[in-house]
Amino acid sequence: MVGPVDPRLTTRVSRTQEEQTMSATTQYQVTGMTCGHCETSVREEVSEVAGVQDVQVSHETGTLAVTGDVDDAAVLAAVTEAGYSATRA
Ligand SMILES: [Cu+2]
Repeated sequence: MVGPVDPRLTTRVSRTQEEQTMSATTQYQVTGMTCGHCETSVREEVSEVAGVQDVQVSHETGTLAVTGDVDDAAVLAAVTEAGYSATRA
């Protein structure tokens, strides 16, 4: 016995998928990072910014990629808080 699928559930699932598709990734250039500890410092600070879903940092390329619906100024302030300086790439 299989009952009909609850239409409310179907709607909720598709809306969640849409939100995930829409979350943008913003690229930044970070100066001053020299090792993995620097990456960790930046990642931890930026992770605390409201709306951040994922953070990718590389000290080798000096790049920071932030996924989520975030405020640029808040991301830049978080990098400053970690002790580095960033600009939007
Ligand atoms: Cu370091």
